[in-house]
Amino acid sequence: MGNPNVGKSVIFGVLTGRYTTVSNYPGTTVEVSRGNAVIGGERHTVIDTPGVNSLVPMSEDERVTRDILLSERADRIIQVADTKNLRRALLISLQIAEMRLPFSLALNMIDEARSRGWEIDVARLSAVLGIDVVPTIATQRWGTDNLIKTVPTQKVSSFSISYSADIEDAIKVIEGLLPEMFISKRAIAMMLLSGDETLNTWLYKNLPEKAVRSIDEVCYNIQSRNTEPLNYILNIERLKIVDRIVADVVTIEAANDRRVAAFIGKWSMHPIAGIPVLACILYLMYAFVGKLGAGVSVDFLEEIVFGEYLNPWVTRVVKAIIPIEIVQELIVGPYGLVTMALTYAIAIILPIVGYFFIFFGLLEDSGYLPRLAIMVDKIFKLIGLNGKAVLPMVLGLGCDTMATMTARILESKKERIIVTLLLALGVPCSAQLGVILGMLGELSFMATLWWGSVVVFVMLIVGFLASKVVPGETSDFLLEIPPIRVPKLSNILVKTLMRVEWYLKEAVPLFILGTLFLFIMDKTALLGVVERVASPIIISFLNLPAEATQAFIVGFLRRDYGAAGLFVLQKDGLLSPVQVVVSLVTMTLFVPCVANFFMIAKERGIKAAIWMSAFIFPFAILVGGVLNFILRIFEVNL
Ligand SMILES: Nc1nc2c(ncn2[C@@H]2O[C@H](COP(=O)(O)OP(=O)(O)OP(=O)(O)O)[C@@H](O)[C@H]2O)c(=O)[nH]1
Ligand SMILES: [Mg+2]
Repeated sequence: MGNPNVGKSVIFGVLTGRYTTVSNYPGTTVEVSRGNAVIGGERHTVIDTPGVNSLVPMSEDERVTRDILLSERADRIIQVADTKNLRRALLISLQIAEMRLPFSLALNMIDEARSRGWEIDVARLSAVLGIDVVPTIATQRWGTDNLIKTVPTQKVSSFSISYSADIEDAIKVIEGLLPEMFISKRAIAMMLLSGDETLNTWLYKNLPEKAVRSIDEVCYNIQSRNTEPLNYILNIERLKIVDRIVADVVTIEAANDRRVAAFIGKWSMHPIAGIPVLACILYLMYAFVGKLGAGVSVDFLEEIVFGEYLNPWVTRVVKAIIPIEIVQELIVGPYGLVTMALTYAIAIILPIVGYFFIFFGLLEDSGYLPRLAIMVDKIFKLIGLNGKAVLPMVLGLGCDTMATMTARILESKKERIIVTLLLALGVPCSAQLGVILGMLGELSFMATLWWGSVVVFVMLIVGFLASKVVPGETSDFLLEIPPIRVPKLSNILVKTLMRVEWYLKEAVPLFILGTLFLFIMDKTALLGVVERVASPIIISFLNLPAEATQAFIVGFLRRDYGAAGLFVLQKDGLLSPVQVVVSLVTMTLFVPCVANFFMIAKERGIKAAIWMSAFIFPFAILVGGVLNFILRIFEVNL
């Protein structure tokens, strides 16, 4: 365990040989990962936890970590520290010491601390804390063997802080009311004094009601005698001690060999100077994913590999060995599993997501994303969020389902709801975005601008209204800014492969399901009925060809599948530029995909998932229709 973005997942990988996502921004890990490792001849289960800044949790992901300490007997803890942020790390070390749990401390990223001229007296730090302290560079596996060696002989830190007399008295009273636990009663008492409400359910489960009430009383009494929140007072005490330790063990010599990276880093955060940086990145993404991925690679795979070789060949084989016509059509017909489902999934979407994942991995590992968060903080404030919400929103460009889970790093419920809604509404996932960029690439730049501005505008309006309607408050904006780093190619490679594998597992079955659905509808003539029923909307209101209905039907399963349907229509010359933009805006805003729906239900509750979808579906069509009206009335040339 340790602070966010300090290298915990890298060390987890070294210990277990299992890869969990590693990126250069805080909040990469929001769920625990487990793996096995043999340490000192003994088999251990290793748990990678979300980063915490305190063991009195502020956000859901922090709570996950605290709850592990509370409910699972952790025999050993490796605390991973970012050495150049030793102060923040020690704040947690002191809390682990208070819990009386055995641990050792990895002074990770020592390379970066040294390049900033930091010298750490490791032996002294180890003596002060009374535990093993090991310098490491996890990404190079430097020092990790030494770290692992400390695990079998870990000690409980002898370090202890005494607080003011009235706080100590309150701690004693509460300790007397608590049952035996894996972690010290003193630590729990201090969490309770800090006003940690997330402990309430635990309290009621483990204590008689009378005891809970007495504890409440003690907390209330001591808080009423202090003007500042007790959590703050306790932390100030801890920080005083931490500062003393840091002054004692760290010497800083002037050194700076990272001036260029630091300069770019600063620049990209500025609310105005950051705009050209962002524009550059967006352009690069457009060129890489839209042109190279959705253009060149898809053309090659779809037209040549599948179009000229694979599909004709499979068709011949199927026709030769299967005499039944309906089965032939099921495989290679217009709604065939090979000619439609696999062609869409492998020839259109796969190259796009592949390119996107590579680009996105580079972006994640460079350390740009937290800077983007700072840059747009002010705009996000307008919609009831702060810059921290940029992380899940940008991750939504990879996959809305995963991003919905990352909303856990946000501190208030209100923020989590707004982000979840906006993700479901308007953030296109990688596959969809790639198809969209590919389609817009065929039109003028104005078309891209229209599409982008309408989607962003709609999200701002909905976000703004939601921030007024959804009760609750927004939280303060605190985010660590990691240094700009040159991404490690091996990490990008592993991460991309992992994501592609995940895509294939998740998307292909749904593509097959959707195609099967269309096939059956087509054979039972239901498709024609649906097209007729939907025609007032599709044909009259949105002014699209009847064939677009199919794209929207499969769009219910996955929006990228829907977009791929539009892509094919455009290629067949069935969509005018205005129709492309209208259909793309509608599809971007269209219902969340099935997987995302279930994730919303899991994270925010089934009611929220239904409400959100019920709002989004008609709303998307409304926006599409209005846009169609505007573009036509003003005869906009795209
Ligand atoms: N220079 C340097 N970079 C490192 C070191 N260890 C990890 N990193 C980088 O630091 C970043 C964060 O690593 P992760 O393992 O994802 O960090 P984490 O602690 O799991 O982060 P969260 O899950 O977000 O809390 C990645 O970009 C790593 O490549 C190190 O020793 N030196
Ligand atoms: Mg992690």
